[in-house]
Amino acid sequence: MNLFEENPGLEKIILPMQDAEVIYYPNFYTQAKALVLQDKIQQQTLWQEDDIKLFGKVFKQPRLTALYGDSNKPYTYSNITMSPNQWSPTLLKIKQDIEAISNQKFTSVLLNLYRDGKDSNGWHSDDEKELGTDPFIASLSFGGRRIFHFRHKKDSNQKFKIELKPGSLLLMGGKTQAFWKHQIPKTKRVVAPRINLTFRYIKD
Ligand SMILES: O=C(O)CCC(=O)C(=O)O
Repeated sequence: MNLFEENPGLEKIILPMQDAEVIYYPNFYTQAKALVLQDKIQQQTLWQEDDIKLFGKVFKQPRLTALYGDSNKPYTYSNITMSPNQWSPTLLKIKQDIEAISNQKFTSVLLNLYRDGKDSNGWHSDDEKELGTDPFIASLSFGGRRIFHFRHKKDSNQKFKIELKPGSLLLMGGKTQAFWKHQIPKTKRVVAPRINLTFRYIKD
């Protein structure tokens, strides 16, 4: 029995975006369950703080990250190559829950920890070559609420933003990565730490 069969009334919102297939489940996990999972993940994750190079200068990446997944699948983005840690039972169970609702398979999860409003994730698409054509990305959020922005790559008038609540799941499929960029901007609001998990399928 998967989560979706147990709870057929789970709220599902299809975002009205052109050239994209984006579905939002605001209550994929209950608030109580989300708190338990957030706590476990925060404690159990081997967080790393990588350097990034921008305009020839070296900066600390403005968030902590970690990669978990099938052991032979490294992942490279923004000139950072990450080797996966082995799936923990917690991450494996979450992966199975998301595979059941989305009907997709994942090999890997990239975790982000936004410690406060100064942490962020700049404009990008999840379109690295190891993800193949039209990758399917499942993004789960815990902790502080942050605003997720979309911007169409060809039509700058097309923008979309959504506040991602703890326990929520955002599914991005079809041409979403080909046509849209996304970001989590910095905020001056006081925000609690936020953990985000993006599940991906890395090809052999
Ligand atoms: O934190 C988020 O919601 C977005 C994460 C993201 O875009 C990424 O890891 O590529």
